[in-house]
Amino acid sequence: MKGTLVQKILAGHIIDGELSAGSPIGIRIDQTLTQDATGTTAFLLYESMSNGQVKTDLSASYIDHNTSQFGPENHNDHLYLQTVAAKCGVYHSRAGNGICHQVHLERFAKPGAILLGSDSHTPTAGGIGSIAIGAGGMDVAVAMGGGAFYLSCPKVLGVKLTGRLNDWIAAKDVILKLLSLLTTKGNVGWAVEYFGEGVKTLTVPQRATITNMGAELGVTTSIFPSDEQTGKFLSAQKRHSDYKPLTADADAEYEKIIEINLSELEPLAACPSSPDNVKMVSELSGTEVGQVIIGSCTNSSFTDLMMVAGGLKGRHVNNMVELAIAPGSREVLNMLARNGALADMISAGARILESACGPCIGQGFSPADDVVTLRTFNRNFAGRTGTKNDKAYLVSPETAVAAALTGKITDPRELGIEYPKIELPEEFLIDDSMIEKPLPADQTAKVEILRGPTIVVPESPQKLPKELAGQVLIKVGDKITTDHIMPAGTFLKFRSNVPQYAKYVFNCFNKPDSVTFAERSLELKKSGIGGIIVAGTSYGQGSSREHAALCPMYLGVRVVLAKSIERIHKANLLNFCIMPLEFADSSVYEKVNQGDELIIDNLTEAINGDNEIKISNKSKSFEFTGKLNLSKRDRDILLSGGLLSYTKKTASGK
Ligand code: MIC
Ligand code: SF4
Repeated sequence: MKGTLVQKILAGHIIDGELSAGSPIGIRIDQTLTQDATGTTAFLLYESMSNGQVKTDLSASYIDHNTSQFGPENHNDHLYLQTVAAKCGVYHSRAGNGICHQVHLERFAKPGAILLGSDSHTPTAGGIGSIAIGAGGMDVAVAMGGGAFYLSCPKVLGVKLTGRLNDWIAAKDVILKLLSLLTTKGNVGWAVEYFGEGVKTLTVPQRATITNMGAELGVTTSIFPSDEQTGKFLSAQKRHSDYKPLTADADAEYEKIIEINLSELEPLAACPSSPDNVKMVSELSGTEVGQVIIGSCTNSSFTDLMMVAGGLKGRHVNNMVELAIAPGSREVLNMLARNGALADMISAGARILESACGPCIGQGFSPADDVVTLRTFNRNFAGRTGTKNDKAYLVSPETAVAAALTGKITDPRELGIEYPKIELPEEFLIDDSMIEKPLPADQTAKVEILRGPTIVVPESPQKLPKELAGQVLIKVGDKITTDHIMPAGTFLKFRSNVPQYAKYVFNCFNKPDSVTFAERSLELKKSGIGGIIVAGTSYGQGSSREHAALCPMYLGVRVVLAKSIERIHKANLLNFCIMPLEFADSSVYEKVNQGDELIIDNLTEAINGDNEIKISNKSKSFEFTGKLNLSKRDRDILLSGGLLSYTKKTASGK
């Protein structure tokens, strides 16, 4: 990875370890980002470690996920986050100001900076040349306190872009193409770096669509160089002083190179129910569509929505299609309102939603049974729309408009209308009045942090026992996402109340009128037996939500034993003292079942020892080996009882 952009930026930030692919490194974090669904826990954890000002160059807290406000929970969270931000020196972007990634890209992200965010789509800022990494809230809390962020130094995959996108082909098609090649599993430990002649044909918002959805590959981050396009975007945001050109060295050595010719791309769609289930739109054409939603942090920029407005202008949505549009930020919405594009959308029959995550995280707009929904989002995991057995397709705004007008999946090139080509504006409409600036340090003492009754401080993890007698609580298959583990949608409002939210762990596997996973787990916990989750490959795909570790921890889960575990989720398990084990021989997965009693003797020695751990299946009388692929620091975290105890211990020098 010599001379890659990733390496150059990491080299300027490394404070522990060596820059060699696969080795553990600690890096200095310049900026952090939190959002309300992960932020409440992150700030509660931050408060338990520090009561002072954040030590980053900039930390920003966004309200964008939980804005439906059914019941007092959401607003209680907003007020807590607003006041804790004021207390701790954090920028606070209020509800209605937009989706964290879109707003951060517009107002704060910088080329060459390292951003850590408690949301898996934080790599959106890679579109401007930041190294931007998604992590659990606890890791972000540590970074806000000035602590290093630890990760495995990534291998760098170079994606060489050549050619130029044709009309009606979008940045979304670039990342869908890459997802079709690399899939959503097996990419842990990689970073994706874009280079080549094609790069300069893409604007920052287009680049951001691509790096945003790099999260679906499961890679650590994705990045574009910072060049004239970056300078143009920053000038239009009146932030030209943040611009600096950055590229890989001419002799950069990539671990692997994939070439994509932009001129040869076709409109693509990710079919139900995985972002890597990619087909050509032309293969799907004619499929009836009942709902189209345009928005999310992937595709809700000003240029995307101007193209949408251009396609809709003077036309009307098909009468069997419900069309909803959620602009990514207040800046975007305001500009559309002032230049008349919003009126074109409204006249065409679009339902306009506020600038927030909304339907992307199951906050309304669930499709009817059996109705095909086309979304410009980044995830279509089963049930994420809020409808069981949903049929959600991920497409570009271009393909979305075509379906909204025709009522069928349609190759937008077949629409027979002129492509509304949109240039990046020379100036965006800047209005930061919904972003509250940090107070000067001498004024923070008078701030009272508001803590509504629905905000419950999460329980701390218990240390692991010396010997673990456990029972398999559930056995699940491959590609289990954090949405399967910890559903969002209508349950999202319980994020700041772990005992309440934990009732819905693995809710999608609960059968009506039978004992739930949570009930089973709490029973086992009472008897002092450790809960074990057994899973296939790529366990914990998707979001950064640490509740997928925190709530199982609350229910007494002590071990996850899987064929493989995704990066962010593995870190979250460690942070909450759940042992992340992988099968040394993946065929043993077949022989372990729900209800089996598993014993690990000498657990402390095993964690301190090498990578292999002997596990005995008492119910089936056989022994097998689990792998504990962890660094020395990770092991210390486990032995300390999780990251919070570890951080307190290391800070006090004990
Ligand atoms: C998502 O897109 O799944 C989310 C909701 O933004 C999550 C964060 C969360 O669960 O709060 C993510 O991507 O990390
Ligand atoms: Fe919000 Fe959806 Fe983006 Fe997650 S993926 S941050 S829910 S818009």
